[in-house]
Amino acid sequence: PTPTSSEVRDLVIVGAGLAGIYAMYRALEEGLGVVGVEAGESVGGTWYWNRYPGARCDVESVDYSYSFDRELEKDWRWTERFATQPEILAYLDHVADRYDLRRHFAFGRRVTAAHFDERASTWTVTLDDGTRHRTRFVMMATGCLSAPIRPDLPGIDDFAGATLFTAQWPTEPVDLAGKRVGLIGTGSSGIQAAPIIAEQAQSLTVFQRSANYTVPARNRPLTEAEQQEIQETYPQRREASRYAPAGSLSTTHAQKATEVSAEERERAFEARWQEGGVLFAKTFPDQSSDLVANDYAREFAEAKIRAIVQDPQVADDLIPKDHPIGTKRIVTDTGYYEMYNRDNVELVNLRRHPIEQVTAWGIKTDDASYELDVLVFATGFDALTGALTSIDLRGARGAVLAEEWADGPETYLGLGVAGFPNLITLNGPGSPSVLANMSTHTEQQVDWAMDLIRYCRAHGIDQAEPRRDAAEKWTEHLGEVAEGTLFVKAASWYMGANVEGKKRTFMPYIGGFGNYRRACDEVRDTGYEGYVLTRSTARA
Ligand code: NA7
Repeated sequence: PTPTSSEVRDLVIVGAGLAGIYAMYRALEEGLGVVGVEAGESVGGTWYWNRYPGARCDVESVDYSYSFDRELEKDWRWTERFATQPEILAYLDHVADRYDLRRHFAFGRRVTAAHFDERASTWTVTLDDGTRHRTRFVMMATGCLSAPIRPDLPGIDDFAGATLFTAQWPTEPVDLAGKRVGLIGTGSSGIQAAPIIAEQAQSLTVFQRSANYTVPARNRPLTEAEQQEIQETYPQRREASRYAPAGSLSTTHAQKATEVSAEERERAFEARWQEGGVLFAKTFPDQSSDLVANDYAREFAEAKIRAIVQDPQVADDLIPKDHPIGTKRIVTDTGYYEMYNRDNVELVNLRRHPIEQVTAWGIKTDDASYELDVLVFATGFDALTGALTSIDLRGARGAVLAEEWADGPETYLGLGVAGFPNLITLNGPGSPSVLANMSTHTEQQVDWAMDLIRYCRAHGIDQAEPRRDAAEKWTEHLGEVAEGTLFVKAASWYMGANVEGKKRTFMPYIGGFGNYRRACDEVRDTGYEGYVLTRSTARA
């Protein structure tokens, strides 16, 4: 192990995904002494790890990209409406190279611990190879869906075939031809991967515990005319996105679903269904707050499922029974329901017939045996908090993050945690990250964090820590806003419900990205109201 460096840096950035890349760009622009650490062998984060077939973003490509440099925007052409994982990864590679960011990151290294020294006002960040960095600030760009879950199925280690995780898909091509594939997990990852696996493999057996709502993505190549229009209107598009509720452009029907005629509702839903994409979940403004309105959307989607899937039992199994539509992130797919009409695809409803055992040859449910060559797990993530609480994070006055958050995460603006001076969490709990366009959100948060660091440096402040009452108030507010929606009715990863023993509490801020930005701006503009800012001179 390398001995502790005596040098105190300004900033350590953990993660080189969408957020870490931009944070590094901004840190260098600010002239900070900065180093980055990334577990992957290269940049990309989510788009580095999730290489499974069919991996694609559900935010339009032209919006799911950085806006900080008009020249970057002009130089990059997205080929499709929704970008594939390889294209997004190529983009992030391009950005890292274009601004020469790579050399500031240590790749293939994980941060295992970060401890704050109150007297020296510095963090010591420890890597898995023993390297230590002392730094004034730490920015956790560790991702919100980056701690994959390995399900605790009896016999899982006995399986003799190949085991694949969508969230850790091999970098070399996987040949599924002639293979009998079992897929566990029907969230976004499983639903995106399944139709492609079904085309490649001899057979696909989908083991479904909970059904999810999915709408057609209707992905397509962007035409030359569209490319041109995007370029011409980019600045306005970006400006409007900066305060938009979801961080990218969206509209809803002018009236509530409960205020219009049945015909008008049908027309509106049909238009959104044909348009494709997640905005089906926002067809009407009351859809995620009024159960009656939600039922209209749900019934429309369910009729579509019954119309597409030929086997009525399979169709029924594919209809979620446990949550209002859109209250778990609605999935966008390409040919998912149609796939169940193929002869080589079978759906196993684990609610009726649970898995008893994974064996050397496959899976045994309580009523049948499935022989498999390959098992694919698309079983989700310890969302929002998992990447943070798995690190030994110790702040001031003995605060341990995993303990502080045992009863649910408490943050101030999703950016700071009481007890953890100079720690900045990006795209984590308490922010609208997972409900917004991640790139707009990332830029907003990183810019805000850089303003804070600049302010501290300019004013000789060496500790910036959210006040506990401010964090409590923000977290309470978060809960109140969520209570006004139907989202709290779903056992979703937003609620922490997919991880056993995790406190059930709605973790993201659902008050809209624009409102979130305003709240953050206000805190900055009042000289960081809600923070305790400590000057060295005051302590001396
Ligand atoms: P998700 O949406 O959390 O989906 C995980 C799926 O895995 C879900 O269907 C789970 O069923 C299933 N699962 C998890 N554990 C098990 C076990 N033990 N047995 C059977 N099935 C299991 O993760 P994704 O990666 O698909 O998507 C995450 C987000 O990434 C997505 O929302 C987009 O924003 C991008 P369950 O629902 O728990 O019954």
